[in-house]
Amino acid sequence: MALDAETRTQLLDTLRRFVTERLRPLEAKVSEDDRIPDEVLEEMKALGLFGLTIPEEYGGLDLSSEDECLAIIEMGRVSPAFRSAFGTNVGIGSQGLVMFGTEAQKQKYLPGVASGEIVTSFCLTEPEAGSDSGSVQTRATRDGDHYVLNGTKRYITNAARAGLYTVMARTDPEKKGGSGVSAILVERNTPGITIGKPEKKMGQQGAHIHDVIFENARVPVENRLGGEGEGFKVAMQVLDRGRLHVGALCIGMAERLIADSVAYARERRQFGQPIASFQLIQGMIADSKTEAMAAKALLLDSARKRDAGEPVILEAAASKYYCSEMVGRVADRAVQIFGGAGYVADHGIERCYRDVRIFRIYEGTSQVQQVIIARETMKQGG
Ligand code: COS
Repeated sequence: MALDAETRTQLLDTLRRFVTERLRPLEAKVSEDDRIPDEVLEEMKALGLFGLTIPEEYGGLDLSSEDECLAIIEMGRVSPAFRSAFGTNVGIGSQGLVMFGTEAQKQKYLPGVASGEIVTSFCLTEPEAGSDSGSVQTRATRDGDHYVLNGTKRYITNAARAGLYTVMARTDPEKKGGSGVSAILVERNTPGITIGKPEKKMGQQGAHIHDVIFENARVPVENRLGGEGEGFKVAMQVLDRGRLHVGALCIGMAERLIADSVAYARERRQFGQPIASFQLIQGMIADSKTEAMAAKALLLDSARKRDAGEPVILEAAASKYYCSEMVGRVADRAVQIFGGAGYVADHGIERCYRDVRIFRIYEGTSQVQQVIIARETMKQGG
């Protein structure tokens, strides 16, 4: 649902204040400790962040894609680890349930998801199924009115905190590719689930990814989302919305890095004047600003199309591709403008540079987005 102009402004102002006054001062420590303090998570719950996209009747804010993007742009102005804490509930961890869940499934889980009491994770990737996500090997074998799950999911965000997983598992071993895959809701307390140790990552300390291992985990058949064999399409449609969400995160981070670069260039003096007065510095600022504006226009246009009920396979892929590549370039220029100060840890620029690297990889690499964009363009004839 689209917010009215006043409510939207209020929400965005609240988020900007929360980010600027509460989260920005904490980001270096969160990175150092690799942990977000519990009280900050509680504040995020109180602000309704876990339920941004959950329908109102289950306690969420039911934001449209456009409003979700605007909200996530605000959240992108601080370490993305904070967004990650609630991001799965807003995006890929909940949207399968929101889009394809039965009324009974929604009533059972969505109020807890919206409040943040239940954290959700999206379990698609496996050791041997990354970009080729239709080739998942995790098995869900039918046994009466249960599925028995066996297999390993990899790099699963929030796996250790999650109470509910959306697991893509092969229900039909005869069928190769996505058509033999089903999406199944699995509760964390199901016997037969082990969580691996948190991976050591390049960036986004404070956000954690783990393996999730299923060994004879029995799950009721009624927990399936959509029909048997429809899981790959569920995952792809969830990712369409998720890719817009990631695009928004990239734009928030780019806008923050541009603001930080401008502030630094004004204050830093060389050759007797602020470096902001040098045209080669201005050129980098101009390139970053232009690209961030173009990215935002593409993203919001794509989100509005989705809100109008149009298919956005091409638009979501193009947004994710352009926004994530854009923020990589912006972060690189920010390091360059800061010079030595950008390379050392003090200003947090090198941390942002590391943090944004994953945006070109997760929820589909840039190369996967290129494949989707080219396919859709050829389907449409240009
Ligand atoms: N919405 C609805 N249906 C979709 C869809 C979408 N966005 N994308 C694909 N489908 C459908 C196709 O229409 C096709 O249906 P039919 O079999 O009825 O024709 C089916 O799903 C299979 O699609 P496709 O042929 O495109 O599958 P591929 O195996 O070629 O895979 C890519 C396509 C590579 C695009 C897909 O596997 C992908 O997105 N990989 C990256 C996964 C990813 O993002 N991983 C990150 C994990 S989450 S952090």
